[in-house]
Amino acid sequence: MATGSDLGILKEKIATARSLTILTGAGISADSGVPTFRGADGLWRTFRAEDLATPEAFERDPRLVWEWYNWRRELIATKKPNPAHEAIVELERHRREFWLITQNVDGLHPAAGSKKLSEIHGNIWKVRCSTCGTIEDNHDVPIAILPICRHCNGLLRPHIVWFGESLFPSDLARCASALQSCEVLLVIGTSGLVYPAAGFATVAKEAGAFVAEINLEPTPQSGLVDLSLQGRARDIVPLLL
Ligand code: BV8
Ligand code: ZN
Repeated sequence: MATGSDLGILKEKIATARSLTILTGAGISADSGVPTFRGADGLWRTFRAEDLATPEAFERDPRLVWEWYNWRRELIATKKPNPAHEAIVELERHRREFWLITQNVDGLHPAAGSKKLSEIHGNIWKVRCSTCGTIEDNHDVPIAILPICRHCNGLLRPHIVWFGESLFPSDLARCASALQSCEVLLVIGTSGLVYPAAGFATVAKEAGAFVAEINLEPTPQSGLVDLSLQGRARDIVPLLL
C-alpha cells in the first residue's frame, strides 16, 4: 500500500523539481478499462506476441495481424482517459521542463491533453505504408482489411513498433535527453520487462534523478527506485498535484 508519508515525500519532490519526466505503461490505461499485456487478463495470455506483434507475423499473415488490431481498435475506441491521465496533463501545465514517455499505443495520453510526449511504441490510430513510409492518422473502426496506401497502393501497417524492430531514433534521442536531465522520474504502471524502456529508470538514476514508481505490485525495478508506491494509478497520481 502507498503510505501517507511516502506520498508526502513524492509530492514534495515533484513540487520542488525543476524538471520532471514520467514513464507510463499499460497499467495507467488499465484504469480506463484497456487490458494490460502481461497480467492475469493480459493480452499475451490469449495471443502469442510472436504470432502478432512482429514484422515476420505481418509478412506471413497481414490479415490476421490487422484483425487483431481491429479488435483492439474497437475496444480502445470505447475508452476514455482516467484521472491519472488527467493529473499528468496538470503536471505538464505547471512545469517548463517536462516530458512524458509512454509505451502505450492507445492514444489516451494525447486524448487527455498531454502535449510534451513521446509515444515510443507508436499509436494504434496511425497507419504507415510498408512501401513508401507515409504515416497518416486513421480512426476507422473497423479499418477495411487489407488497407492500401492512397499514394502508392502499398500495404498499410499499424504505426506501431513491433518486437525486433528498433524504436524511432528521434524518439530515443528525445527520451535520452529527458531521462538524463530530469530531477524526478516517475514510473507508472509498467512491468519493466520490455527494452529499451525497461532500462530507462536505470538511465535516470545513474544521471542523479530521484526515481519513484507507482504500480499494483513490485517490479524488476523496485529494488533500484528511491520510492515504490503500491496501488492504482488512478487513485495515486491525482494525489501528487
Ligand atoms: C528493440 C507492441 C533493438 C504491440 C510492444 C532479451 C533480453 C533483452 C531484450 C530483448 C531480448 N530479446 C528481445 C529483446 C528486445 C525486445 C524486448 O525487450 N523483449 C523482452 C520482452 C525481453 N525489445 C524490442 O524488440 C524493442 N526493440 O529493442 O530494438 C533491437 C532490435 C532487434 C533485436 C534486439 C534489439 C521493441 C519493443 C516493442 C514493444 N512493442 N508491443 C502493440 O501494442 O500493439 S510491447 C508491449 O509491452 C506494449 O507495447 C507495452 O507498452 C509494452 C510494455 O508493457 P507494459 O506497458 O509494461 O505492460 P504490462 O502488461 O507488461 O504491465 C502492466 C503493469 O501495470 C504491471 O506491472 C501491473 O502490475 C501494472 N498495473 C496494472 N494495473 C495497474 C497497474 N499499475 C498501476 N495502476 C493500475 N491500475
Ligand atoms: Zn505508400
